Amino acid sequence: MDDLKAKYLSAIADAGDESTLEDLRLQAVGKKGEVSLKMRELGKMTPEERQTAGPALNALKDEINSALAAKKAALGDAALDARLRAEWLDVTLPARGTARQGTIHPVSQVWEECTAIFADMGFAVAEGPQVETDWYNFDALNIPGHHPARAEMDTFYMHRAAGDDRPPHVLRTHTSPVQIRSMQDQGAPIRIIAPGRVYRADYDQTHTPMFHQVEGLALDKNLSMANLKWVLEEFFTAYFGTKVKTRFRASHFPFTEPSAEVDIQCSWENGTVKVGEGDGWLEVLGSGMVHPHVLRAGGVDPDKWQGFAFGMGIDRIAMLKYGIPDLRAFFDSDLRWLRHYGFSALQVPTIRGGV
Ligand code: 2U9
Repeated sequence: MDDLKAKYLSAIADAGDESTLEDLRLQAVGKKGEVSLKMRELGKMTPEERQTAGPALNALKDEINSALAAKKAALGDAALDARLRAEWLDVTLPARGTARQGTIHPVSQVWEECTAIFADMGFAVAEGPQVETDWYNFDALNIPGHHPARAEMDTFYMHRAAGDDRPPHVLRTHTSPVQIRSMQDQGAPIRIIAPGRVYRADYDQTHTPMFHQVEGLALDKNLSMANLKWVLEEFFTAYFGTKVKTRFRASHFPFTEPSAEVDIQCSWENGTVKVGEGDGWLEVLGSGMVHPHVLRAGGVDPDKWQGFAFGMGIDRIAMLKYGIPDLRAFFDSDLRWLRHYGFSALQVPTIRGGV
């Protein structure tokens, strides 16, 4: 038995892989293994002989099995170490230069700047559907059926199959329907801005079929044009980062009465616009006191509540602030343009940070 032990323990120690180990296991303690055959001879021995041979054989079998298990584990660890050495990755290597940094589109940047500035004046952001019924887009805004804005030359109508008797649906031409829906949902008082995509059947250097607007609505017991003027001057001063004077010019919109177009003071030096100085004026938005019919459409009693509204083009004030010449380029997805006029995602507009 000592010879068997020495033979197998040294063979196991020298085994180079698991299949050799498996062969050794079968040769030693498998059904026809040398140790197993010895176990069978126990039956022919005298009780005295069996008393010593039995435990000795069991001890030998256990010793061989534990040597096999230990060697198997050792081979497994060695294999793993070999893989770890061969397949390691240096995570401290600098990233490959190929993945370029993206940029935030000027419209997204200005959208966030507007949101931050109006939030600082207590305006919440309201959103709504881009496909609207013609009631929400026109009638609720006191825009009558024959009004030119409703013509197909200005408005995109969704196609309706014959027999489809749902009301006409349009791509909204302004975000005003959002404000109607907000009035219906929460009533007055209310203070919201509605930024979003709007669509008009137009295309030239200063008009694109889709563009972005931010409208504002504030209703309370006795808001006046003075409050509107203050809110707008505060906005433009924060937005342009300098004191901006405004000029209100009487105007007319179906949804506001009185109405005013608002200019901001600017100067033209060699073709570029500088805001907040000079004796020039630039129209940037429309505004007015909300028309009673529109309040009623929103479910608000015009004898109890009044307030102002305004609307401006996000793309347009982006062009003004960041000196971007052509509106159409906003939508070309030209990487050279996006990289030139785009913003870093780290430039999050905050009032403290001076948008
Ligand atoms: C409700 C009531 C009144 C929003 C207003 C304007 C005047 C205006 C244009 C400016 C340039 C749209 O982006 S633009 O083409 N807008 O002139 N918008 S008052 O008045 C509202 C809105 C909602 C319930």
